[in-house]
Amino acid sequence: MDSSTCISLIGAPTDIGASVRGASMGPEAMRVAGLQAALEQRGLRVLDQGNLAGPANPDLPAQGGYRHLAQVIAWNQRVHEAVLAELRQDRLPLLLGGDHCLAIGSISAVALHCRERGRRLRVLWLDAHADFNTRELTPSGNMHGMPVACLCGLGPPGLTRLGGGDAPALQPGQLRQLGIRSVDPGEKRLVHEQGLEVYDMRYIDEHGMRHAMEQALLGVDADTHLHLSLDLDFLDPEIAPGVGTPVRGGPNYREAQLCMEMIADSGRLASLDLMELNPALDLRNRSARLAVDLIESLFGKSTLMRPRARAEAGGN
Ligand code: EXY
Ligand code: MN
Ligand code: MN
Ligand code: MN
Repeated sequence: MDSSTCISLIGAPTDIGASVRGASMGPEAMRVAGLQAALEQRGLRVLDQGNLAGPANPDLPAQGGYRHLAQVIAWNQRVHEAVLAELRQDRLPLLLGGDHCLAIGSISAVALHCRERGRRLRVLWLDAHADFNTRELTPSGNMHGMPVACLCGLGPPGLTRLGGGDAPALQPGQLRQLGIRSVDPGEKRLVHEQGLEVYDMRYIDEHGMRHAMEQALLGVDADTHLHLSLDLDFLDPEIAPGVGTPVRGGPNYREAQLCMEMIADSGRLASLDLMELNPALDLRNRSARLAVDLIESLFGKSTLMRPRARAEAGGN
């Protein structure tokens, strides 16, 4: 990450995969919270590509295990194309959700781009939920509970084959989940069966955020494209109330900042999803402002010591 990095903002104003309406207003709330100016103040170039358009939310019950499958596919196709276009121009796409089902489009584009460029991919999934349900396992039919499964090839073909070809976009080994504290019973079995590497809140309580992040970033090297998929419900609802599916007991402000700082230090962040912000449930745009603050840290804001000085001080 240097000052030549150009960040492309891509708004995806939909709550098509969510249980609670309102994440469709997320992109505008992030703009109102000053995202672009904050990044520009860090010397980064920012291109706001505006919002994607897609089908409205008909608010219907599940059919065959999925809610709004056709609309979810349409939105994800658009996200996939938009993210891929930015990557191919060597820009860093920042997807502004929208609910988390849209990470299927975004990460399938990132995975395809990594294959094209012969780069390794590591995905960090920061979330209260594992998002690993399938049509058989889901208690709700809401597709924001399924994106990780779809990316690993467990889901409807319209979502598992977005990047073309038959292979899943992701292998479980490319993924690290952090902050997880709400998993459905069948989903939990599947997480174990597929061997997902999960640093849940219990792990973070016992070992600390620093160690969890060290583990999650292990093996990330100069050849790695690091993608962060940040579901705002990862954060404790005390600090980020503006989400549709809050779960108490998440990381506090400093733990979240440490995550961002360690990602910044890796120097490998190359794409980002900022998902599940629900302004209808927020308090005076507090969660959006916190998200801007965290994104600034991802791009190096809150670190005073240089990596070498930090190592010499014993912090490495
Ligand atoms: N596991 C629950 C379900 O599948 O319905 C809740 C999923 C919420 C997903 C949120 C956005 O991360
Ligand atoms: Mn999620
Ligand atoms: Mn979540
Ligand atoms: Mn350690």
